[in-house]
Amino acid sequence: MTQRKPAILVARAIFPSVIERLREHFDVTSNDDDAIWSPDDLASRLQGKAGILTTGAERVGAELLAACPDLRIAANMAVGYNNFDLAAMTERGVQATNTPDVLTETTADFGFALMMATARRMAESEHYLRAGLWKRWRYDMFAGAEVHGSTLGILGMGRIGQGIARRGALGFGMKVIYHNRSRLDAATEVACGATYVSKAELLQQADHLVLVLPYSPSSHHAIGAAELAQMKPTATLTNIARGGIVDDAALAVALRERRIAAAGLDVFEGEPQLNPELLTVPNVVLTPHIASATLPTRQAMADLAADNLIAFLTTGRALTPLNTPTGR
Ligand code: 8YV
Repeated sequence: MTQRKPAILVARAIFPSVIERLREHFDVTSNDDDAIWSPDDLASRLQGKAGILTTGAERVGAELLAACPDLRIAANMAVGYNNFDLAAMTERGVQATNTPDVLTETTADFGFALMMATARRMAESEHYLRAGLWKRWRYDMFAGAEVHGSTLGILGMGRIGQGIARRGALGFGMKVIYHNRSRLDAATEVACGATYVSKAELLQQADHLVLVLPYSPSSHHAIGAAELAQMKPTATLTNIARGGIVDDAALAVALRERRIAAAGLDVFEGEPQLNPELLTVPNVVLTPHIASATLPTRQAMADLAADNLIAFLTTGRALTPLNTPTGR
């Protein structure tokens, strides 16, 4: 007698090849139209499913878990997992996984690129050119901030932060300072050329501040009006971490009043909506949460999320677990 395959739900459209691979192991309900389901919709589609492949957008919290007692694993196709209530998942015996490592270098590339685009005013000057305003050269036209040799500040020094530090220190001769919940060991500090400082020192000394910390209630508005006020008026701020870490309304005011020089933002409070003020200030580079978006990296993220589902539901052991479920 053939055993019935476990049923799983893939919450958003992903690579068809990954869906095919999942079908070898599971009875798969996919979302090929890439519809955005309400929490109620998600709960009803998840009935009888043992696993779900989520992106960073679907909330897996106490309510969903209570409504979906058959769920055993949620595999996030993202390294960030602030859409998961890990404590509730652990208590309910549900495995949580994410996709670390496979996106580190790609995301660090993007963070560095966004910082450079911000410092060198690439978006603002491109808009000027597209608008037909470029009539002649001028000595100070779109003069930006120096990148090489300047001070790079990094808030949140996990794998991606370290990748950005290496790029700055080794590639651009930058002085790299960082602040993190816990200090790195000495060998890692040397390897990424970074010096630990307090948050206040980081804010005050950085020419370019890049945010790479995870979102949690304790990092909500880690950069607000008070922190922006401590930064140099010539400094730039780049956020590739999560919306909500920056108080976007306070940032829009600081940019308009030139209390800092410019910002580069890939993530926003309430995205894909964004604070309308940010669309009206010129000194900001805006991108739609694409820091990990290269096809090879997105493929690797989808593969790892799928492999977590396969490994956990066939052997009981996930590849990149976030918790040790106790509740079953
Ligand atoms: C994801 C991200 O693309 O990995 C993360 O934490 O922010 C991005 O790489 C996004 O969360 C959608 O899953």
